[in-house]
Amino acid sequence: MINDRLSSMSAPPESKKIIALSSHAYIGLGSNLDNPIQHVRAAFKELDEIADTQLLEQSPLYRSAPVGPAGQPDYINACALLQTTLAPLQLLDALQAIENSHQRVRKERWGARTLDLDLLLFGQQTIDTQRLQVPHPYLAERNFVLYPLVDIGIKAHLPSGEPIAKLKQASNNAGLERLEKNS
Ligand code: A4P
Ligand code: MG
Repeated sequence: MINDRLSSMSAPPESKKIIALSSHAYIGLGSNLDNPIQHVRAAFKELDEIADTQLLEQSPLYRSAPVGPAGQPDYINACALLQTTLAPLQLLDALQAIENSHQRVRKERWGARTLDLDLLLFGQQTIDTQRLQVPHPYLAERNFVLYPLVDIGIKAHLPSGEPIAKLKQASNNAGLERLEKNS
């Protein structure tokens, strides 16, 4: 009787199996307020705590000159590589929840902030909606993104096939200073 029940609970046919597909996502981290190094270090840990998501790599930290409104402090920037089974918008929700937990206040575009988490690349997907653009629109023109991204993703490339390492080669390190790993 018990054996009968067990056999009727056997594994579903191949076509009904749920296969959790995971994606690699590169995240850009930035902070220039209230002890930026601490915000970025804490954010690495919080990225690893996102549901259905694992932190695979974290880059060294960089100090960078601010792009945007004048008079704001230098930034600390870094990149992270995540493996996730979340959809891109679910991941964006999780990134924004982490930003909010760092008392992020949105006053002006490109203004000073305690923590900014940008979704740089999501697998080989191209996304162009009002709420989310991937690859991140300014990825190719920002050395504070390209340098840490290549540190952890030497083989990363855009959906077009363009290697990120090539974009880095075409940039320069003006205003950028690499800090010691884990500093
Ligand atoms: N959004 C669209 N696509 C994305 C994406 N791929 N990742 C939307 C994250 N968000 C994305 O973002 C505004 C809206 O963009 C979000 O609601 C989301 O739906 P925000 O973080 O509220 O505002 P923001 O960061 O001021 O605007 P933006 O245009 O995302 O700026 P960036 O590109 O993040 O640049 N200088 C240095 N040295 N280092 C920096 O890290 N960062 C910035 C901000 C400016 N200057 C900097 C740095
Ligand atoms: Mg942003």
